[in-house]
Amino acid sequence: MNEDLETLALYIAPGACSRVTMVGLEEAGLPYTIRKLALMQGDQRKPEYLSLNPKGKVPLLVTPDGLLSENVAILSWLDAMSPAAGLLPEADRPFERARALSWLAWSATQLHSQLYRIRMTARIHPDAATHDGVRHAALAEMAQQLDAAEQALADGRPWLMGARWHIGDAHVAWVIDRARQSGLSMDALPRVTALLDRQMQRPAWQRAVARESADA
Ligand SMILES: N[C@@H](CCC(=O)N[C@@H](CS)C(=O)NCC(=O)O)C(=O)O
Repeated sequence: MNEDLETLALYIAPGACSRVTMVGLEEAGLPYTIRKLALMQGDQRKPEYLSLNPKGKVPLLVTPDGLLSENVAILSWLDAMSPAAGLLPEADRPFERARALSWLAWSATQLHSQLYRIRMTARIHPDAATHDGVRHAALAEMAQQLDAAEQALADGRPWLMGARWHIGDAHVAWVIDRARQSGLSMDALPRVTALLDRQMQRPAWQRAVARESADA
């Protein structure tokens, strides 16, 4: 842990992708406070939050150097602050590190954007008659994409990179947890299901979930 780091503040919403940022902070053992937004009540669109993050999204991390949004950026920064935590492979293994970032970026862009279509369908098209079709197509695309993760977990590999966990595993776990709550069939994804179970066993994940519901 980087002893020079002041306590960080993280804007989150329970159940949102800020869960992955919290897991990163917990894995790194960095002290942080959380500030909760109620997304369904529109806290993210209020002027006071937009003045901090004009994107109107969580997570947003308050660091000693300034504000940082976007999970991939925040998690890369946390890894740089706490390299021993193993959020990403070591800097002296640049190709392994890039491959781990590739999984993380894939989950944060490709998978998350399908999840958005599945869960926030009314924002994709105002006509409710289109919603089932949009959701169905996004679920099919998500299942097809997740086959890449299913293949990466062949031969008993516990994590996407093999024997070692990295923060991309947590992001994929968060996406599939939300997607299966919204109708994604896990029948053809037994190894991905096992990855989610494994991720949920990690104490850092459990602490993050507990803090989402406990902290003010
Ligand atoms: N690309 C961003 C995505 C952030 C994002 O979409 N956050 C969602 C929660 S999972 C959000 O704040 N949604 C509020 C809204 O869309 O109004 C990241 O990876 O950090």
